[in-house]
Amino acid sequence: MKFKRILGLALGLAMTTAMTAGAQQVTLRSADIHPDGYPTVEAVKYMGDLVSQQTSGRIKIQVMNNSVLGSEKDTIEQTRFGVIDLNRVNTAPFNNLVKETVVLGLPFLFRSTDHMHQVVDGPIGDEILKAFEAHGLVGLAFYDSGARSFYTTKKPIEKLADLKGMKIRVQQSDLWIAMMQAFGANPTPMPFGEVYSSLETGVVDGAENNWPSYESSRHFEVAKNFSMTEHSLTPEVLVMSKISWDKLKPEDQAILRKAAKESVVKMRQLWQAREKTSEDKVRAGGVKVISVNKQEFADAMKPVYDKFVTDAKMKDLVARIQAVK
Ligand code: GTR
Repeated sequence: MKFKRILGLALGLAMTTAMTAGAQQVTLRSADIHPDGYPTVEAVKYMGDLVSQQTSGRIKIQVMNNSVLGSEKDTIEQTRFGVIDLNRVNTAPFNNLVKETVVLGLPFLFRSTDHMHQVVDGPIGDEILKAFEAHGLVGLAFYDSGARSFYTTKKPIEKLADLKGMKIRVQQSDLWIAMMQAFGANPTPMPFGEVYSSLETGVVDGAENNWPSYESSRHFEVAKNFSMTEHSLTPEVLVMSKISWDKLKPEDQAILRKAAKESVVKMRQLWQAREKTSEDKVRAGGVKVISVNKQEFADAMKPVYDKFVTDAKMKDLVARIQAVK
C-alpha cells in the first residue's frame, strides 16, 4: 500500500511538471479499482478516446485500474491533492466527505434504475456533482452500479432475522455502517481488495455488492449464497481533481465535461450487458440465488433515515428525489 502511494506521488509529480512546462501533451491519470473490461473502466477509456479526438491528441486519459493507485479511500485523498487527476469510485466512500452523496445510497430510496437515472440525469444530479467542488473536486458524471445485494459464505440470508450478528463487510462510510446495524448485522468496513481473503478466512461472514462486482472479484467462489435484497442503487461517480482542472483552458474543460456525459450513455449499455453475463457466470459457477421479501428489509431502515436525513437540506433532497417520477 505504501509503495502504491509513493508510486502515485511520483507519477503525479511527473505529470504536473509536464503541464507547468507548457508541454503540448497532457496525460490525465484516472484511477479505478476494477479490472479491464469492467464497465466503469471501459467508460473512462471511451471518454479518453473522445477527448483525444477532440483535442487532436493534446489531452489523453490513461486509466490506471486494478487498484494500482490504491484503495478508493486512498485515491480520493490523492485526487483532492492533485496527485491523481481523475477518479472513478463508488459514491459510498464519499459519504463522510461530501454529505450530499448520502442521499444516493439511502436504502430502498430509488424505486427502480429508471428512477435513479431520472434523478442523476436531472437538476438533483447536477446539484450533487456541484457539491464536490467545496472539497477540491469537480464532479463530472454518475455511472450505473446496479442494485447491491447480500452474499454469504455459510448461512444463507432468507429473511431479515438471518442477518442478526453476522459480520458483513461494508464500504468505508458511516451511512453503510449504520445501514448494516439497522439490518441487525455487525458491520466490518474494509477496502474492496481485502474482501476476498476476508470471506475465505472467515474474518467476515458475508458482503454485499452488484452482480458484476460479485463476479469480477470472484467473491462468488467463496460466498455462494446470493440473497436478492437489492437494498441500495447507489451509483458510481467520476470526479476530477480541482487542482488538475484549474490547469486546463476553459475550452478543454468543456470538452472534458461533455465527453464525461457522453461516456455515461456508453457505460449504461455496457452495464446492462455485463449485469446479465455476470449473473449467468455466477449461476453457472454454482451460486445459490435466494429471493427475499424486500419489504421486510426496507421496513428495518427507519433508523438510517432518522440518523442521516436530519437537517432541512437533506430532508428537502430526499423529498425531491421521492417526487421525481
Ligand atoms: C463496487 C463499486 C466499487 C466499490 C466496490 C466496493 O460495486 O464499483 O467502486 O465501491 O463496489 O464494494 O467497495
